Amino acid sequence: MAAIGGFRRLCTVGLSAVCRNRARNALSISQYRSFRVNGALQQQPFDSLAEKPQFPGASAEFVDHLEFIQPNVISGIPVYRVMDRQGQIINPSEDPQLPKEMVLNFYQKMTLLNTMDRILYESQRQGRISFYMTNYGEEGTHVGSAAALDPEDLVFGQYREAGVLMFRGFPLDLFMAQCYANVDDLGKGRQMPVHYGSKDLNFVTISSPLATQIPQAAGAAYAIKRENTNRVVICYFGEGAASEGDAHAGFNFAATLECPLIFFCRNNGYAISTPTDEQYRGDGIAARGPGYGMLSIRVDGNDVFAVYNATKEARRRAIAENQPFLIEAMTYRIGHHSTSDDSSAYRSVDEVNYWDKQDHPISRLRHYMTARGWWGEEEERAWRKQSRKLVMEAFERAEKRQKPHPDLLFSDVYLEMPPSLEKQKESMWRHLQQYREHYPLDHYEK
Ligand SMILES: Cc1ncc(C[n+]2csc(CCOP(=O)(O)OP(=O)(O)O)c2C)c(N)n1
Ligand SMILES: [Mg+2]
Repeated sequence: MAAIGGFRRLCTVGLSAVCRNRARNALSISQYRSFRVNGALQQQPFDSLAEKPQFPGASAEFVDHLEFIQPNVISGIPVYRVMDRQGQIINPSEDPQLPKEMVLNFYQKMTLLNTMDRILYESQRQGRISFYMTNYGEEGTHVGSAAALDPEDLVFGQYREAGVLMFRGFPLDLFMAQCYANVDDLGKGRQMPVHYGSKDLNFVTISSPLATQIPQAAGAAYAIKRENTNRVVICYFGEGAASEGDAHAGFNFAATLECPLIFFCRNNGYAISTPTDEQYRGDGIAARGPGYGMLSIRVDGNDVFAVYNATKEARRRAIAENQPFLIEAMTYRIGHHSTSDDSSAYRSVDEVNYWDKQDHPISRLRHYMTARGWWGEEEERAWRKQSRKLVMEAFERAEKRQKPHPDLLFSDVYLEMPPSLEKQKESMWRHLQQYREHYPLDHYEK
């Protein structure tokens, strides 16, 4: 080490001049470096072209001309797909050849989610629930990725991944209980609608502040790696959330700590009203992966098999090699951002119609099933009727259930309630008694 250190000092500190002897050979440049040893000037030949950078922060070569790296060095990242828009397999070697029952289950989950969205969206419009966010058009990203995971894998979601939870077996009654904030809600009615969570299904409860799940997922994946349990963490986020500082923190932690983690970005074209061309200047989110030293891929999110293949392979390698993967699933948010948004203010009906009618994950999968004789008009009609009935029944049950006891607003934060919270609780009850006529307390659990 000392010898190397001494040599480096020689090269960098002790130099007085570097002369290029172009006359000797125009192609191979001979150079001399001068330095003093005990006061005496000495010269040593060296070849600058053979020098290698020694900086600890990069693996690189020296260059002798000034050139900025073009941002389009990483651009035009291709979109991996298995099926074309008519549901035909493009390259048979990429066909996951899933059994009929599995494919039918994909289709049924995607359409059930769609039906649940429709009914809960309407129920918000009728004032029955306070808020809702639909998943229209992104069903392929949910089901394709969820199917490629093991039930023990830990999921961190954003808020538009209800299909992942549905695929894992979260019952309609619990989706409804959360949105209605009734006594059956696992979150005890404390969260806004769509902030689901399930410990049993390894699905971490959704938080509203964007991107907070990204560094949390990195931490969880690091813990899982230390446990050595062959599990992976998957972290979903929108392309908008990828502009948060937390995204950078999470990506970098996961890469440097070599965590078994799949970063799954749903690039659906918008962050509320901001289109992607106003969100970033690079080639989407996949282009950022190499900057963090992460293996990355862009997939057609409306192709459920492409999403499945990419997630399955990322999962396998993330565990085998202990490293994070970045999947950017290209899709389109067909619905409004939420029930608080009216997207006609910032995008055209024609744009939405294109995705709804010509490039939809559900119709693509249906084409695939129809071509194999697995699904026809009759099955479709029967399933639509049955799935609507399932959702309506769960919805009616949820609406009739009581609300959680108001005291639950104050529990589960401290082991023993501090006096400040005790005071707030008393004040709440005084208020509820005083303005009794405005509070339907008989709807609440006693
Ligand atoms: C820290 C933070 N900033 C802003 C918001 C408000 N907000 C909620 S969703 C959203 C857009 C997110 O877009 P994207 O990540 O692309 O997800 P998408 O809604 O498209 O699924 C914004 C700005 C928030 N919840 N948290
Ligand atoms: Mg988005």
